[in-house]
Amino acid sequence: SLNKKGYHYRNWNTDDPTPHGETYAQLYKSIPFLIAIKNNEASGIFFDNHFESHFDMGKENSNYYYFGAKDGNLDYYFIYGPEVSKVVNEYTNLTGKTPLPQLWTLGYQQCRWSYAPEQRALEIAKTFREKNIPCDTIYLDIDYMDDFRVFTWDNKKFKNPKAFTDELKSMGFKVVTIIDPGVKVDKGYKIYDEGLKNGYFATDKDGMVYKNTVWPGDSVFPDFMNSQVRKWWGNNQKIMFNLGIAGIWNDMNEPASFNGPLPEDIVFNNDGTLVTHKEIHNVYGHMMDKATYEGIKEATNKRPFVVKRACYAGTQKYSTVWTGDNQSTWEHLRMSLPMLMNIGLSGMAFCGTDVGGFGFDCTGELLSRWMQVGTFTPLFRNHSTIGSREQEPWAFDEITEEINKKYIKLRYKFIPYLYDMMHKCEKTAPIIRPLLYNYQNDKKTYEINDEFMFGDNVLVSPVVEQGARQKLVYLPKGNSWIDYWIGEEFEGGQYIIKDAPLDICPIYIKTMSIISNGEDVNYIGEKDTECLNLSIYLCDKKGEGKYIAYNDDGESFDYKNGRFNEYEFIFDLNDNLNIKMNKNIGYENKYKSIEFTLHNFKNNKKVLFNENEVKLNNNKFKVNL
Ligand code: MIG
Repeated sequence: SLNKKGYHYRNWNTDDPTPHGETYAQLYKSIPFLIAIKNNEASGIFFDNHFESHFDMGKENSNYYYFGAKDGNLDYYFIYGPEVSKVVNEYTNLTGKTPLPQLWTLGYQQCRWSYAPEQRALEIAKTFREKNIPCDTIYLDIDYMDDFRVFTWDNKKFKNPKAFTDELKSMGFKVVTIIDPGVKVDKGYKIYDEGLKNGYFATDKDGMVYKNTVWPGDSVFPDFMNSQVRKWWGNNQKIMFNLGIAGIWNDMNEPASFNGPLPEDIVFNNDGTLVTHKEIHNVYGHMMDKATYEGIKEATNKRPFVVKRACYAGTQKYSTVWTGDNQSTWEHLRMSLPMLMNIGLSGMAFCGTDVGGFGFDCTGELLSRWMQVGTFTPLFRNHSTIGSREQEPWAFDEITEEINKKYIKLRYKFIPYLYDMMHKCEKTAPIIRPLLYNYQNDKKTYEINDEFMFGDNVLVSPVVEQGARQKLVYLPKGNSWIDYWIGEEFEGGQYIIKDAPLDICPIYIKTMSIISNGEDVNYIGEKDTECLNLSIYLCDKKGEGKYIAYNDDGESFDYKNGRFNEYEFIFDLNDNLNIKMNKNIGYENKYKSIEFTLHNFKNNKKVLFNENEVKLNNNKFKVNL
């Protein structure tokens, strides 16, 4: 939950496959960062210590909180707000921002353990196109590998990986492959031999290479503390990218092991300083992610897409996190919301959960409700475990398929807005936020676990109860809100009961704001977008607003050198609606026109665009640029 008062947490990255509940004191990620609000003033403490650390928020004694670690330095940062948003911004100034991702990574992603052999993956991809359900990405889980040897392919299941990724590419799909840190002990296997020869694997205290069991059987663990090892691991990414792979999914990097946990005294070489597992456990995954990110960046010169499970403070620099193995239960859908909001407050803007739930069997109703949440999480990936009930959008009945399709399409409609927010958050903020992040003056928002903000302008209040067809929605105080589905305006600072049949997820747009809309496409990049399509949400009274629409090539780092366009809109509603635009053009693919759609526009006021009156047609108008 958002409010941690009375709880005690242990920071030790842990892969525990039993279904997590509120009794879990440790998870896959360890981020020793606490935000407190007292008398409406927020402050934060970041305890930069990656030994096992503990945060006790008044469990021992309600008169105090404490934090501490098993070893290491008492290095901590006290960050004063008084706004929560400022605390988060300062925390990410210290630990790093979430970089702008490639545009396609914001599309819908389909995963399962496992889409293998290749015919199965192709069949899934074709079904998306036949059914006209948008999808950008297909994942390959561990079964594409040759007996779980990392950086290899099982050529019986995938005869020609390059031809396979090419075929998917021609249909508009990207392929992302999983990888684990554990390297199979196997003389003659290139990765093992190279690592062994160069001393790239962690050892026991006597200097013997340490072995444990993971998927490949007896395995050894790359020493990601060593920059040579990171370089080597990074270079190996080329093996995958030369075969047309577009992103990497780093799993099991807590590190997880089947034959008991790694002992505390396993030795790693931090570029000349020997360190133990006890010290580096919580950054093992982080360093693997760094190696992966840097390797992909070098191999492709594009913004790397790395999805990962274990994290420490700052892992957001290497981009995307998912919450690990959840279950297809309503409880886990409910819990995913405060988990995502907490991840957001921890500076990780590009996050998501396994939509539909990983373990156990999903139902059509649960998948429909989970998709409605997934539509508004930056990483939108449906994933399920081996042997569980199939969970693709069409795997249940026609009604479920229709609802899934409706929401996946809705997601694509919101992608330009999401991309604008991701661009903004590269400098400042998370995407998924608790309401208190934007509405700190409204105390009623502090304990809301079942609603969230999707960027600055969208409030999502999903249904997370089986059978529920109505939702109690709290609209924060500070502005009014427009019901996305019926267009009606509601004052902030009130609870309302929203009818929410299975195909309705309650969504509210902040008045005096803009949403940038995407086209109806099967995948990102299918059509050239020449017209910027903006919805302006107005209010009954007077008001003003501002929005920046952003675009660039959607994949390279050139935007860092000015190759991007920004269209800034400043508008106010008074006797007239007055919209002004400023452009900052640095990217050759400019928009040729802008279409505005006015929502909640009343009283036949005049509309001025850059001082000139425009004619409305059905509350729309278009300007050529
Ligand atoms: O021991 O690769 O969290 O997403 O499907 C399980 C198989 C290993 C755990 C990941 C999950 C993935 C699974 N992996």
